[in-house]
Amino acid sequence: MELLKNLEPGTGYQAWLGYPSIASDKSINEYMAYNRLHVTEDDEVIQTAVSELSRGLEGMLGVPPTQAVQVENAIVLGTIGGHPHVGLVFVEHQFEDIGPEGYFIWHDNENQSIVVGAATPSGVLYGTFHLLRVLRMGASLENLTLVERPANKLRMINQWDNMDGSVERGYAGTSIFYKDSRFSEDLGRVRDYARLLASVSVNAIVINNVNVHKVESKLITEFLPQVARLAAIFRAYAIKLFVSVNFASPIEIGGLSTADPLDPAVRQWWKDATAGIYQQIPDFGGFLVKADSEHRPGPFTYNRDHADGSNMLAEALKPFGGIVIWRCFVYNCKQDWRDRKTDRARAAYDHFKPLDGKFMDNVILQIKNGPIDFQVREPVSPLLGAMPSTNQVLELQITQEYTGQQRHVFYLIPQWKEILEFDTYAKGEGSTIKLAASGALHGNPLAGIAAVSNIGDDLNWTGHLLAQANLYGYGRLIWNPELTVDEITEEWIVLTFGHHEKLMATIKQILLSSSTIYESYTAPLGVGFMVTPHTHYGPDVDGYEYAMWGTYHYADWQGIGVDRTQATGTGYTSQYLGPNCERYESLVTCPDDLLLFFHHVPYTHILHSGKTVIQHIYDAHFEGAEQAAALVDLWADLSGTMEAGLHKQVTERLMEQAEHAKEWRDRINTYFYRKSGIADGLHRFIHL
Ligand code: GCV
Repeated sequence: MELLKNLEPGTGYQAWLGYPSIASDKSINEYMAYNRLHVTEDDEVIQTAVSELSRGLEGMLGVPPTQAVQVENAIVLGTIGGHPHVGLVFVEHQFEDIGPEGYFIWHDNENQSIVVGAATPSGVLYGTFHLLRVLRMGASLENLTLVERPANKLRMINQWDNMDGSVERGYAGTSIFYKDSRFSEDLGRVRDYARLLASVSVNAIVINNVNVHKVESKLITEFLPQVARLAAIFRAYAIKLFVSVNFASPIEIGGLSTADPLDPAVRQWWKDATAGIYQQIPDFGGFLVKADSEHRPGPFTYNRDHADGSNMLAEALKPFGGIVIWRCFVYNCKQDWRDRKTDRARAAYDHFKPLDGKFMDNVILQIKNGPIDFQVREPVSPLLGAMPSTNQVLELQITQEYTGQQRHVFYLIPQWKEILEFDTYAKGEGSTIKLAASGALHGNPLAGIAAVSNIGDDLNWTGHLLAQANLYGYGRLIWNPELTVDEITEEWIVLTFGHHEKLMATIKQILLSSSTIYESYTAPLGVGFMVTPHTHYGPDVDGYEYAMWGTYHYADWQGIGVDRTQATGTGYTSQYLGPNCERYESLVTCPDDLLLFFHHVPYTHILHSGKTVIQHIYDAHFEGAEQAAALVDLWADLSGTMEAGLHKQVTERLMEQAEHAKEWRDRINTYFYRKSGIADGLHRFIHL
């Protein structure tokens, strides 16, 4: 058995990038034959690859690699244009088009060498991390041929970090970037984060929260030197830096009386500010913007639309090759929905769809995966794929805001796979979200996936050790959405804990069952929320924070659910195309797990499962709480298979989850028993 040997044993700090010594003599002998590096380029990113490879080889083999003078018996790293041997191999072997960020890894039988080649240094870095994964997985190098290129051009992480050190919706300590309205001095932590991100191919980062307060508005002016320092750290890992900006900056920090996007003085202010950024950060990525949403300023104040707003920024960035990422999470949180026609779920599509084709080519719209807000279960946003002439990126949330806040285990990869495979029918059958996200569906030049990070300054990065799997899996999936859930899961388990049969089976079981378990004891059948207002943690059936107009789920003594049909409801189903529209509109075909998202039904409505809605609620909550308790036992059985510290961390979280799941069960079951007056068919005890 191979134990994880962290620099700080038992903390999880090295995450999936620990390089413990290899236990198998066979593998050691095989890998030792290549323990020399042949590199001819001194590019910064290639040097990052070299130091990572050296660190990995030394850790795994116990001896650092030497510098090779010849390519024989060595690992050869380089770009096609910069390393003559790599160029030769590429031409001779005609590896299929690897694009700017792809790579090939090839075992050269004749020279007994491994060649890692790419068109650019970033490709070399990704190839190097891949080679290290191969070694960590214990695979043989003989006849190795790997050719990879990313499916998504933009592979982004959004930090929701504030300069006071807090992280909005952060569940793993405070920010690694800021403290007390200053930049953190511990840049080592930032560098280690860049390393984690690059290892799974992330190539862009937004370093501050989309809710930009006055102090963070100054990131693009007063704090530029510090931002430039961060940009330099990320640059060495081939990651471009972006900043979230405040739409009202011309007023907040520019001394103007308006932020109207059509006002010449405002436009000039943004141009000057942008030019100032590029003076200090020549490869600056661009801006991320949240506007007209949850009290943030935006173009609506000036009767302008979101094309006006984003194009103004795009114009300022254009001469420098920068881009604007404009969020479609635009809705009026104060809207009065008592008419049962007004519907938050409709908002993004209603606001943006009519603007298709009106955005500059360096604007990308960032669209959350669902129409509401990262709920445990939501349908896929109908806006994704629906604007052929506009660049789009899909926004996911790795941080577990509504999915247990990294105190409960919730493995997100299966949910993301489902989203990526969803067929929008935007261009007929096969118009999947993964094609919309990559830009392939409509041929959009700028496209990709972004996600809200789940890390903080906790030593294990993510609070719950098992939540590291979500960050890892995110990166693997955005590089290659064709990877299966099993492949990603098994990889993460081996890289984090080493090879061990029982450990593999148990952790896999825990991860793969986790989302179903969590969903069972929280809000039922896709209805969403039911969480404590503002914190979004813990049960509160009527707790939706914008519920000044009554409960959003319309539960009364007869039934529950939001009628979003065209026939009798908000008409939201009309935003879907082809079979999706009919499937959700009809009670007969609407899937059970989204029933209450789309329909208002009596508690006695019979689901496809054969159960009534009310009995489903009781059963799911009793079973979910039991299953959460069973996770504690499953994990207990792994004691001795890993560092004690790692085992303890997870034990504590799982115990907390089991207790909390009981509270969820009781609060939800009690609520619905009282509302409906219908008793549990199995006569289980419901706390009153
Ligand atoms: C960053 C939800 C969250 C907010 C978040 C917002 C957003 O409303 O609760 O914390 O703000 O989404 O995505 O902008």
